[in-house]
Amino acid sequence: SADTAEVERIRSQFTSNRCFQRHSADELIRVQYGALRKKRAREIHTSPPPPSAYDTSVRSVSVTEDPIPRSVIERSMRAGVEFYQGLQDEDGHWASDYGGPLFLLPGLIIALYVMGQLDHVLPDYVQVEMRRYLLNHQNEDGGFGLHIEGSSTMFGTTLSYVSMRLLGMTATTEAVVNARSWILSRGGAINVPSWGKFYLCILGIYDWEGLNPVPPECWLLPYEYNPIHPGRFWCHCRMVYLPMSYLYGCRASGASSFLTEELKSELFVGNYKTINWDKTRNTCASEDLYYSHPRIQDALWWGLTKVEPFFLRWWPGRWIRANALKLTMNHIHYEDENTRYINIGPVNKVMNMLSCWFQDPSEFGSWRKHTPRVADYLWLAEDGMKMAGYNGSQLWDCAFAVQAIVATGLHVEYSACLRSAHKYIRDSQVLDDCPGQLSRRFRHISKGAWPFSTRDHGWPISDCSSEGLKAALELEAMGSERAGPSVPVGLLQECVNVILSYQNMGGGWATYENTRSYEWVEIINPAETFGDIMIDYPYVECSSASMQALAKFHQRYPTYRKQDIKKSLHRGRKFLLSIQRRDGSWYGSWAICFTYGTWFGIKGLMSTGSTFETCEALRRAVKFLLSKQMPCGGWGESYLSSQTKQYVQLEGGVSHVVNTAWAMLALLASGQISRDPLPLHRGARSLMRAQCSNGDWPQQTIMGVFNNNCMITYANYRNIFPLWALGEYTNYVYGFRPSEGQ
Ligand code: LAN
Repeated sequence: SADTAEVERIRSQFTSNRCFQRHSADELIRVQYGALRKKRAREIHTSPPPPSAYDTSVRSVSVTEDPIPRSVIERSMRAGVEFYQGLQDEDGHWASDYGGPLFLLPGLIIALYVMGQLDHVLPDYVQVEMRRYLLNHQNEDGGFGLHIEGSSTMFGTTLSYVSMRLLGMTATTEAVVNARSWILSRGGAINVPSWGKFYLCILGIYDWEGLNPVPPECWLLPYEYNPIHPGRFWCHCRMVYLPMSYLYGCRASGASSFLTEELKSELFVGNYKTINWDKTRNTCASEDLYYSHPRIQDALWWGLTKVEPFFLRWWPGRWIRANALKLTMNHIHYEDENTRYINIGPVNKVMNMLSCWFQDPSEFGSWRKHTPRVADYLWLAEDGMKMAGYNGSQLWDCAFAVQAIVATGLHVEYSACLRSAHKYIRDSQVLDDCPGQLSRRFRHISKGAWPFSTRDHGWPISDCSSEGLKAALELEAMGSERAGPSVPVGLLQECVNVILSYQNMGGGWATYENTRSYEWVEIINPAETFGDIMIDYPYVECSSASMQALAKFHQRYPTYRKQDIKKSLHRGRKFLLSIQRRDGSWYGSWAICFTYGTWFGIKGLMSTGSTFETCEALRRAVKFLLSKQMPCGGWGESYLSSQTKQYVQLEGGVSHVVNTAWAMLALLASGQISRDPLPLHRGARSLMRAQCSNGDWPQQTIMGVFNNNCMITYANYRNIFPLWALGEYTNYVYGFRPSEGQ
């Protein structure tokens, strides 16, 4: 009966949601309830938002320049929290869409096709939704972008084309025809960038000779004093290179089929049999070229392609290759087991699963443990079924949501919601380091850290640990009668140890690990579509979050590692100053873009005790943000900022609620209210004007990014940050809230 109730609940949700009227509710229930985790599908990017709650009620206020009356702003915040707490999952987090990149789903489809598992792992009703997703994101010119908002690329188009065909669409379907002519008019699939070539090799429709070498032998090289050992790469680059090198090392391609033969004739210009594959190793469509290989890289790959056949001709070479493959498979199993088969990200998830299948395709092979965890990456929204960029952003969003709700001052009223979030925060903290000798596995310590998503995933991250710690401290301060049991002090201390251990020599913090090699290693970045992927660089976001967390912890527990924290903050401050740009801004690497980076920059400096009056860098940062406020009172930044590394306003001069909230949070923290409150009154009004009548905020343009060039959706941000900004605004206007670390 619990099941019936759950089905009823989902059914009522679908039938009351006008976005789903096109599809049968039963079909969607099967998808959501049957095979997949229960998640709430949310409107994303395609449907118009409900009307604003404030069109009439606030307009009269918005022409004045006074502070917004407390009762009006409280009504907005209450509506916002009320709506948002309704989306909270039973386990305390807020599930949400984490799609955006368009190359992830094709990777999964190709892998499952090669494994002969497509129809088992993705039943019909899932495939329907996947086709819908692909069709929804086809551009007008017939192509597909690297991500849902991007203009067409060969990478996106070729992989989506293959996916449509593998999902059963015929070559004569209009969408397929259009995609094909996009590809052929740009020279065909030989111009797909290297990652695309790799997937096509796996499918058996591209020759391995046309792919630059990915030698597994690199794993056998000594680690010490070797700046290009894969163990020194950024963990995402390393964990993708690992199965790639295994699959390349055994030239693992799927069996030829009628469909793959058809694809060979559809995707290439001219006769497939006469293609000179060696000549295609470095070909890449201009639409895809974000980071072009330096000549020295091309020379290196050329050299390797000449050496490899000789190397493998005789016994010692073959013996070394066999050992390299054994070692890479051993590392693959280690990663599988220590992420409970989720894997660090969507790319290595698919490639590890494939590697396991190629190693042992029988019933007893470890690929069988992979398939149940494919669903962790799937997400259904009204644009269809997508593969998400991670197994979710659970902890990250939950930690921000807690801080936002506490800032609204409504935390007593909504203590049940916060108790539940608190439980999620306790339940997702990583309690152990990985087993065995960490250095042999190139792993950082993780005991006490927080991950981005779930404890099962388990990879620790500097700023996720920091935001987790900040939220845990906020909840602890509420008292356990209201907020439930706190994270034990010992575990908070472990978290501080991890955060301190993450600090680099240069004073900054990177993402999952310390920076282990030099920037020049970027010379061998083979992925034309991604920038800055080779090493784990120090970032303003990770550094500032770590500093804020250390400062907040120090305020609460002043004796624990007092000197270390003091020194660390001092070094962190120097680092932040060193990467500030001349115009006062910071480049944000993980969301868009300068507004995000500058929010972190300002909060980081403030955590070391700097004030507007005493710190020139802060004054410049504030000036930068103020200069970007738009006539409507909001801020709005385009994803092109991340690509071009120059501030780009959103098209049409519209503002974005998330950018507006970040800018306001930064200005509020800097004490702007006491200098000139007007920009903040105007910012707050713009947030309230944008709020929907149900308390939600509209889903606007995409706000997340990685590797400078690929965008990713953070659907929870539109609820969290406006609430947080309005909360802080009220605190500063109507009562003083001392900023952290002071
Ligand atoms: C993420 C998501 C979270 C993000 C923050 C914690 C927000 C950030 O502050 C640090 C970097 C981190 C952890 C991050 C790094 C890159 C990720 C893992 C992603 C953007 C999610 C997806 C992306 C991953 C690389 C996507 C897979 C694609 C490849 C090119 C391998």
